[in-house]
Amino acid sequence: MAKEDEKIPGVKPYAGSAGGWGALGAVARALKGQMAVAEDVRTLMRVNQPWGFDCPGCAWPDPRHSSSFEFCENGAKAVSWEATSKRTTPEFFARHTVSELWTWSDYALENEGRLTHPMAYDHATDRYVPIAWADAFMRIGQVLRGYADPNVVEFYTSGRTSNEAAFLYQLFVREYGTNNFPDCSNMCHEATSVGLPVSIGVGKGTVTLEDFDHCDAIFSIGHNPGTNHPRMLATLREASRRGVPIVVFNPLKERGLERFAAPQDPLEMLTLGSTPIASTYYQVKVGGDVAVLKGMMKALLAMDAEDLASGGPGLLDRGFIAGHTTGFEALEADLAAVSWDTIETHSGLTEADITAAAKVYASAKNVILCYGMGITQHRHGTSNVQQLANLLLLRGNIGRPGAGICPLRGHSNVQGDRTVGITEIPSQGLLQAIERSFGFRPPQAKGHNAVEALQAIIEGHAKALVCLGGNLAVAMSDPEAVFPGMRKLDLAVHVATKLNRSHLLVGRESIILPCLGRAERDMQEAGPQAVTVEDSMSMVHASRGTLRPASEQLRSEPAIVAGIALETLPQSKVDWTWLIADYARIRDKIEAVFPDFYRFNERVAVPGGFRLDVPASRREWRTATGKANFLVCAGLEEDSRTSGSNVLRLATIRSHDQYNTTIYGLNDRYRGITGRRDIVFVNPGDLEALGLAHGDLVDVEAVPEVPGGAPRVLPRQTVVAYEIAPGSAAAYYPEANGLVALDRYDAQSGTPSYKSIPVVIRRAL
Ligand SMILES: Nc1nc2c(c(=O)[nH]1)N[C@H]1C(S)=C(S)[C@@H](COP(=O)(O)OP(=O)(O)OC[C@H]3O[C@@H](n4cnc5c(=O)[nH]c(N)nc54)[C@H](O)[C@@H]3O)O[C@H]1N2
Ligand SMILES: Nc1nc2c(c(=O)[nH]1)N[C@H]1C(S)=C(S)[C@@H](COP(=O)(O)OP(=O)(O)OC[C@H]3O[C@@H](n4cnc5c(=O)[nH]c(N)nc54)[C@H](O)[C@@H]3O)O[C@H]1N2
Ligand SMILES: [Mo]
Repeated sequence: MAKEDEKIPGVKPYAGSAGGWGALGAVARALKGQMAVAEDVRTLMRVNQPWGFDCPGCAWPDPRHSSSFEFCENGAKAVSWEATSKRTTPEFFARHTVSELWTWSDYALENEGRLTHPMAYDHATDRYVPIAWADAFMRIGQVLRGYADPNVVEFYTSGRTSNEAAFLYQLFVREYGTNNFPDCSNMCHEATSVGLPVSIGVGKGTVTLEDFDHCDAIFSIGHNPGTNHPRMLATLREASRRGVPIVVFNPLKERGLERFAAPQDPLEMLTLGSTPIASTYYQVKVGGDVAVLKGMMKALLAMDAEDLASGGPGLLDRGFIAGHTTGFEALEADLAAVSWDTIETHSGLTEADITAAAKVYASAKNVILCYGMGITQHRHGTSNVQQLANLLLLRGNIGRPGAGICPLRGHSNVQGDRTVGITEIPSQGLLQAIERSFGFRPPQAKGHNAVEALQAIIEGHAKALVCLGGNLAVAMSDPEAVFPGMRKLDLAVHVATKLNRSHLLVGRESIILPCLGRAERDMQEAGPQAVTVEDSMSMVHASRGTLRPASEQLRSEPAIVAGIALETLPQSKVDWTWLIADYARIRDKIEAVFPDFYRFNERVAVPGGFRLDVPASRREWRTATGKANFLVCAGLEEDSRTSGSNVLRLATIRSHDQYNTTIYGLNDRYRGITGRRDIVFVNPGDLEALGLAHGDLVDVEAVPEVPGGAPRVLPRQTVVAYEIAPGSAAAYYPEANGLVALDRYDAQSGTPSYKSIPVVIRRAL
């Protein structure tokens, strides 16, 4: 960063490591702002413990044998934000019209605290007014029963929903008659869910936490663990201390990937020491990963040929390739056809850099490859994921200890929701199992994903929307189209813990149903209940809340789903009341539909839970060919819109002080930003070429898909000279979502391309 930083309010480079005293201080402030002190520490101590509750912060697994609680700054923020002592009461809604609340920031809306009562929108006064639970359910049932075609309703799920709630929800929606399941996965790891099954026969990661103890190299591509899965830093730190090379590909220099001080390590804290994380840090261009991966494979094949020529055994696992895979020759031909010139142009890295990374890969016996949104949220997200699998397969790095693919999932149960049936493309097996277990015939036709649901809403085909959590309108691309679309709905129902902007997009009728959070006691007829969740590594475990609920009115998500189902489906084949009296009964039903959950209740009662079967982890490939498949992937076509010299590729990113659309505060500590979010990060060389200076006020405009397309401008941002790859830019999500057209997504998976937006940046007028 430039020396004159101090002159720009809120912009000052961060010199420390990730974690350390800064993280401890941040936790103290988070707790002070939100929680009633007495319960704080006890609550945090029960996070991610065998009998505690699952942290809603991220999906990184819990160390099985850890006895002390794992410290995590952003986990603490997530918990304290939910366990806040602030309340959004009927009196609050009486004081503020919806039109007034609309002018509030996203931060201010959620910062009012937990929702306490079911509320319904009243057009006459432009306010939300209290409604009794029974009346809310009745009204929802009346509207939903009124549609001749159930496909005019969209049922959204956000990934905090437990397995039990998600299973009941998909059961209700399928008995109602649709597979319209837009899900936050559609905006997140869908490229993984769609890409990996074709490659290796399962849409999930293949590694366990123990594999990290046995790996010889880690590649970390397109994710930011210091902010988004901080507990992973402890694992990376261990590996780094063991001398394991950690190779990073990321356009931005992210502090958590450079240096980490473990708050649990007294020596590091007292000496202000830290552990380096990345052994090599490659600043790939935004959108340049297909090129990097093709380059690494090309270099690997060249080194292999050299080794063979000099009498060596070669660098590929030929036995594995012959016995376990298909498509090697086609991949080889594809790699031969791509030139280093093309690879260098697209990746922004040199042949020498990429060859060096390939050498690290080839020298390690066991390799783990970790990735996140920097890989999936592109036009070619699915190709990206499949290239990662290709690279691993070349040396047999899937299905043995210490090696494998590790997608970093987002929400704490986003993977579990999918496992228990939240999907718009149900398999025949799932539909048959539902029919067998419940005696109704579920709909067979494909339903809507998130983009399709919004398209249907905008076009007026979809009439009603039910959201089990989340903030769909704000998370989605293209607010200019999405917001007016949402206002046309007959009915919008939001099951939520806090007020957010989606709730303010009121249709003819809008209802907010307040639910229990993870940390809270869930009391049903049979006594206090636990729910279950599945982490990024397919471990299923129980989560039991202990705090007093934020309001006596709150209901659990399973109970709310049952309430809606009872009123919507009077002839239902499902005994909803019986099921929610004791969640063990729901788990029995999950087991009946999904054989992988055999002896579910028994196995989940063991601290730490159990791992769901991941056939690829033991080299069983459930693909159409019965083998793991090398796949030739696209992603290096010229995009004419990015060829102009002044066009940058912009990625939308999360700050350190946010959880998706939830903004905890306005700081982004590790990137040196304080008190603001109106920032666009650009390489100093690009700034100079554009005739701009660090700190200038700029407008960011997306290059339209078709010439003359509607302009999309993010106005009046402050440009910051940053350690980011040349040709790239970054700005915060969700503020920058207006730059992404709704139809800009990966054709294979439907994932919006939030990370590769061609933009021009010019001085603001
Ligand atoms: N505290 C906190 N924790 C969270 C969340 C949160 O918002 N806050 N969100 C949760 C959710 S739902 C998710 S999905 C995960 C998200 O976790 P991440 O996947 O870490 O999400 P992003 O912040 O979007 O970060 C993407 C990273 O990819 C890099 N990147 C951008 N474009 C490219 C590219 O083209 N190539 C490469 N190689 N890298 C690129 C960015 O510089 C950034 O470091 O975190 C989960 N955990
Ligand atoms: N530009 C851009 N857009 C993106 C992304 C990006 O990187 N860039 N990332 C995408 C990704 S990865 C994701 S996952 C989506 C996230 O999209 P969503 O999952 O829809 O959004 P969240 O912000 O996680 O949802 C926050 C709301 O969830 C509710 N909530 C919190 N806890 C609970 C609970 O326990 N139960 C219930 N019922 N409600 C609860 C609260 O009311 C809160 O306001 O955004 C996507 N959008
Ligand atoms: Mo996500």
